[in-house]
Amino acid sequence: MNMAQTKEMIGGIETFEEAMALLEARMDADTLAKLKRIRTRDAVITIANAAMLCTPDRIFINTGSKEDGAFIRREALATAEEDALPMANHTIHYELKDEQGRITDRTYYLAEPDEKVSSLANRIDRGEGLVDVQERMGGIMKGMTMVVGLYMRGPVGAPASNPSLQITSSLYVTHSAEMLYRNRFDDFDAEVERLGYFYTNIHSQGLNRAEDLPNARVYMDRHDQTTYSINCTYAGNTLLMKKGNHRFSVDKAVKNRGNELSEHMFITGIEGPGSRVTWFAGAAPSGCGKTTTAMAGHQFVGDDLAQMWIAEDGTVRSINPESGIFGIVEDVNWEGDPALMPLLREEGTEVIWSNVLIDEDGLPQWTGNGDGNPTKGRNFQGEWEAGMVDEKGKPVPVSHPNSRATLVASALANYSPASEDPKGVETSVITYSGRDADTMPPVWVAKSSDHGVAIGACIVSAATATEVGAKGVKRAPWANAPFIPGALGEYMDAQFAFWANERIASGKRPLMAGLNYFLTHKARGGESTKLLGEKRDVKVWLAWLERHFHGEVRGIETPIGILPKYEDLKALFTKILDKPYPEELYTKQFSLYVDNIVARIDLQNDAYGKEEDIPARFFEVLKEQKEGLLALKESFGVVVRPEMLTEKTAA
Ligand code: SPV
Ligand code: MN
Repeated sequence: MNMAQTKEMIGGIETFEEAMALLEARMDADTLAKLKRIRTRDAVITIANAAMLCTPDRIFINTGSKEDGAFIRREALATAEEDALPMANHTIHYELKDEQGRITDRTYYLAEPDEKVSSLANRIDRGEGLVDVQERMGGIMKGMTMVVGLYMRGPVGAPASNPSLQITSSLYVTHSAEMLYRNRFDDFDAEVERLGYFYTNIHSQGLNRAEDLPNARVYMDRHDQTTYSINCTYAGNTLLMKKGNHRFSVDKAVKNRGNELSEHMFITGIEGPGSRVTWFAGAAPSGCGKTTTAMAGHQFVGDDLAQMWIAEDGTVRSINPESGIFGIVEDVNWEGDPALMPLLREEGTEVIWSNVLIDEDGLPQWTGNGDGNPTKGRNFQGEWEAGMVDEKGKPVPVSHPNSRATLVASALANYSPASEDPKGVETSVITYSGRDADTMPPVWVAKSSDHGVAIGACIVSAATATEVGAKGVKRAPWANAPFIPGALGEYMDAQFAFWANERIASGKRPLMAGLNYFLTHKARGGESTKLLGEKRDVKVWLAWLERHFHGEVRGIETPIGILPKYEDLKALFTKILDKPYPEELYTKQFSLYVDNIVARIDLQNDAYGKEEDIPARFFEVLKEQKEGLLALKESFGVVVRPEMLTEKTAA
């Protein structure tokens, strides 16, 4: 097998002429006419190889037209991958009970022997892996339609957009792609020409039987920028324009070091005084409120992925490679998510639900929706009724914690048309957040870009539902670690290089900040494990950062960074949420619990100490912070209240 161009070898077809001959024999006249509009020869050869290997009964080319869209939606129902719900344009799709998230244990990089692969990821010898693809995918689409689509991950014309070819036998995956990505059949060739590459994704759910799940695989070939996905249906495993291609974009950013980044971040605009809009991009691990934060903004661009670059004018620009949201619905309710709920509960928006409970009235129900108590229905594990327990005697929840709703971003009331601007949005604030019950304050600003890089490196989270089998508390570097294909040290180096790049104009240099909405009463001397404050308080933290970027508020300088002053937050609580903000709550939220923070620094120091080639600068930043904290402890004790520092410094 030719190792350079393997995706074009999996079916043994090497030339464009052979490819056309095969496809002409297998396509009806309409499909062939569509195929002939594709001028990217490599794409045609890849399509022919997929057809040769997978042997579908039919090939359908999805040009993104209205008719093609209608066909896809019809077929998704006809194949029973989705069922229609009483509400117009709402459907439900179920994964197998044991495929409710990313199958990280069955996900591999195809790697050459001398190739470095992330210490967190699985690898398989590339040659062996490709043979396995041929074995597992041989004839896998028998009886099915192979659907081909040409997409853009990002606005046409943007420097950081990626062309992507998707080939799948799943109508659900295709339907999801239509909502989450930009079908740009007519622009694809010119974009491939402009950018010089395209990503490829080849998927089949096979027979989608529980007994085949152990044989499910996700393979990523970085050499060929191709993913193969076999015997699975969950979008994180199959719609590989999402996390599969994100990984290739992370590779691309690390290679183009200092000039671009590819992050697991939302993008949202916050309106400040005088109708100005300040753009934020923020990282958070799966299931840590990234969608909620994105929705808290006034101008929504994206809730999952961001691709950034430094423009000629010295601004940092961001685009969303996606055009829709695949959002977790657990705990989404009218109180916390007033912008999202009408789209989920009122007619007018197309929604693909996955793995929620459909009650006896055909209404989707999920844990924490605040809408009532369903007694019966079908959910991720089959028929469900209230009080049901599993084999281990554990209550079966109404919905799986990784249940999701897929919808187009433009349906959101706060959708920003800037989403389609190939120049991206000028990004001024970068946030990093995780799930941290007892250590870091709700918001703090890095003293410098190097300290900002360290905030990203030190994100922690509780393990969440999007990864099958994950448990406990874990480090979540930049919330991007599961998608960093290469060495963590290289990725970190690329972060330092980007954020310290002198091409970023002064005054345009983004503020970098930490966010944490998960501090509990218990961690601050109380009894309950309830959160200090409310979910919606995030709006205040974001507003404070917005004012800080524009130099309108100052803060209290500490070794970990700059903390807000009570008066500034109090004023914002009144203005934005019209609620009081007791000083006592402020003190709980913003006191430095020195031992906790030092323990966290030690944990990161030890863990990164075991990684290869971590830039020395990172350890210096940690050391500086630790020494500063220990000095504070000497003067003030283990709990350093903000007022102890106010008189000393004002940043
Ligand atoms: C995530 O888990 O971060 C997601 C969903 O956005 S998945 O498609 O599984 O990646
Ligand atoms: Mn994600």
